[in-house]
Amino acid sequence: MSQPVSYRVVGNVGVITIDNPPVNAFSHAVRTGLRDAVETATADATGIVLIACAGRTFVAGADISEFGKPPADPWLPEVLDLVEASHKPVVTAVHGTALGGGFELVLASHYRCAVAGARVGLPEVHLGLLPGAGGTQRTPRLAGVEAALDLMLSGKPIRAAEAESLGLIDRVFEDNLEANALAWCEELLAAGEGPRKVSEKTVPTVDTAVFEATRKTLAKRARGQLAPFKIVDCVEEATRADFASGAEFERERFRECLESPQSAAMRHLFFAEREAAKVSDLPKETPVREIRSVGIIGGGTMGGGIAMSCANAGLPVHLLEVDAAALERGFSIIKGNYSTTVSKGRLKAQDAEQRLGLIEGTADYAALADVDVVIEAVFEDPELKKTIFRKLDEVCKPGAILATNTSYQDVDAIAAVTSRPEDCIGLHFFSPANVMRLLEVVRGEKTSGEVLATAIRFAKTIRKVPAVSRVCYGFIGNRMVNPYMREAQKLLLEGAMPETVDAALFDFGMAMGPVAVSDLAGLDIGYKARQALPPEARGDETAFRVVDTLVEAGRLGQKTGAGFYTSDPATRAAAPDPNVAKLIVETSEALGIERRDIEDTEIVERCVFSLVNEGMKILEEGVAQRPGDIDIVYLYGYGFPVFRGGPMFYADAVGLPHVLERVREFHERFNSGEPAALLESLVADGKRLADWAGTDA
Ligand code: T1G
Ligand code: NAD
Repeated sequence: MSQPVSYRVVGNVGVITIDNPPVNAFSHAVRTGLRDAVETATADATGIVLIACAGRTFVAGADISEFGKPPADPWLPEVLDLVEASHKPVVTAVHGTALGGGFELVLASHYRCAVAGARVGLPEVHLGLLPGAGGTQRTPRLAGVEAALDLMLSGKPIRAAEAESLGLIDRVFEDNLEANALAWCEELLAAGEGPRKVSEKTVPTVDTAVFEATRKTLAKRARGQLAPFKIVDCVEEATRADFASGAEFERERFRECLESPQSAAMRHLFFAEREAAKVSDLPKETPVREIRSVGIIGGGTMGGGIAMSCANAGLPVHLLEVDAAALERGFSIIKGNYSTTVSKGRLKAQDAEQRLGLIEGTADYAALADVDVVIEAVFEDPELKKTIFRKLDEVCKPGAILATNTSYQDVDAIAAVTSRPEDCIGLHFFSPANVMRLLEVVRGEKTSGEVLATAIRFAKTIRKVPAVSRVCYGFIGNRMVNPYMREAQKLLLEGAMPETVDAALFDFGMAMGPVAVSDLAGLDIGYKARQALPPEARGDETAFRVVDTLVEAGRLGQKTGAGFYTSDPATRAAAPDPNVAKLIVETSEALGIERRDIEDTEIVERCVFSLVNEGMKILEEGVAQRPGDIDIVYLYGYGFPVFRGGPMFYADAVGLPHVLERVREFHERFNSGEPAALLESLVADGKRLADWAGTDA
């Protein structure tokens, strides 16, 4: 087996090459290989050492799959200290992305170069970790405290040119990285340049108030997370301690993060997101069709956002509406969204102009004759959607993909009205579609492998995170949210108030509580969806008695300024409404429900465990392939707290026996739903969900 680290001499330069596909992660073998190569290079006759990587990228960090396993020496900090301690100058040459431990290697070297377009970053915070190999101590020494905090707290990589302007990279070459890096090495040697240790630099002075100010911002932005605050502690320590003590402080904080359940949850999500794009019965070599143009039917809330997502990815869009007035309305939403983004400085005006220019309005189906994919986003009326699919079947070219953005409807029934159900699929975006990253890819009974593979590739092209669902009512996300919302409504009737239910789930980490979410989405959405169901499928309707009363009174939520809460039209701030509190108490009395004090723990468990229980049924039925897919749906579509890993991972973390015991209790006491068979069998077998091998096992 070839070694992941090789060494050769070029002229007077000792060249160390790391080659560990796919992303040169700092596995145990790479750490060992690098240590040995540095020892060789510093002992031979060469004058300078160059470290570079083969393949598509520089080291993209520690090997995340090794975390949680017994640690193996050498530890990365030791290897990087060896690099920095070299008596010969060490140069690193970056291409692709130097991330995490990979960028810490760059910081530990004495001279740093990169090819234009390369990016460097410290994304550890997205894994519930912090840069644990000197990054929190060396970055502020080179770039100052604010830039260092921004790099580590955003976790966003920056381009080589920006890194150069921050002093993190010394040279950026247009191309021919290796040749230019070797020439630069010879130049440094000729100039008699020696080692330059970042650890010997001091952190530029800064107003220490920045640390408290940052912690205050994080209290909102990273609510419930550990790692961001420990990053601030480490950078603050760098301003008052020498490198060795600061590095020791960092190692302690790193260990605390690594051993925390939060990091285990966020590492789970890292791999779950990549797994979610894979379909177990779809061969890797399945052909994928080119998507060069998009048609969208319906320019309302969703159609407009979907058009922006496509234009943002450089795809031309034909947006079809019933008439010019409706088109005007659609474009005013789109223009409004772009100008808001420009006003917040997140997009240049000319880029917004260019993207808007990619969206063409029409009321004529002929404009869709040549597009590669059409996404229907008209009213949630199955008959209207079928009418449109019949029309698309007539006008669209062979090979065009016909997709529906329906939230609940039967994708197979819609596809069946066409002569090409194999080219039909569900593409379920989330509102606002130009912001929300989740895309539920709903494969119909007849959807071909090629169309499914193309849809997943399309999701990545428009920078969405795909999760594949089979057809069922509400697919993965909305099907699970029904029992979650039902429990929230039942808790109101039993004694809680909207603000207490929402506060409990908010403190649990949800981006927003269930009652506030229903006000945001519009109380009529759920009302219409329930009304559209056959009576036998509606379940216990009393649970929704209060919300139905509000809808029938025209209180539809934020869009009417009042729902469960009254909302300030300017700030959208929601305030409890004593009239609603009165309605809730009267409805309890009318239903003969005796109100009681309800603990936050019960509120959280009834809502979250009902999600989990429905998730178990979805896995049993094969609607979702794996528990991680459900976690990705809830992370990117429903604001489930990232540091809890998603509802299914969370269930394993709290222990399935406890979940089962509570689900059983809630069903006996509140008719909250029978425990799922999968939950029962896993507990009976003493297994965790993570050990479950799926329906086709
Ligand atoms: N460890 C293990 N596997 C990794 C990996 C890593 N660091 N990065 C990627 N992979 C796998 C990934 O699972 C996938 O596998 C394949 O590589 C391609 O990845 C001490 C503690 C580099 C920008 O957080 O952001 O350093 O699915 O599909 O879209 O301070 O991968 O094919 O089987 O994502 O082109 C910090 C993580 C680690 C960067 C490429 N580093 N990686 O994106 O490909 S912690 C990170 C990425 C650390 C130190 C600390 C991206 C990428 P498979 P991909 P991509
Ligand atoms: P919307 O009412 O905001 O927009 C629907 C648009 O479709 C309107 O502009 C209307 O003029 C247009 N339309 C109606 N009939 C048409 C026809 N025959 N030809 C062309 N255009 C026509 O609705 P929305 O919220 O954007 O929802 C659209 C679809 O997306 C629905 O199926 C809904 O379930 C689904 N969806 C909605 C959300 C959400 O949060 N709003 C989220 C995901 C999916």
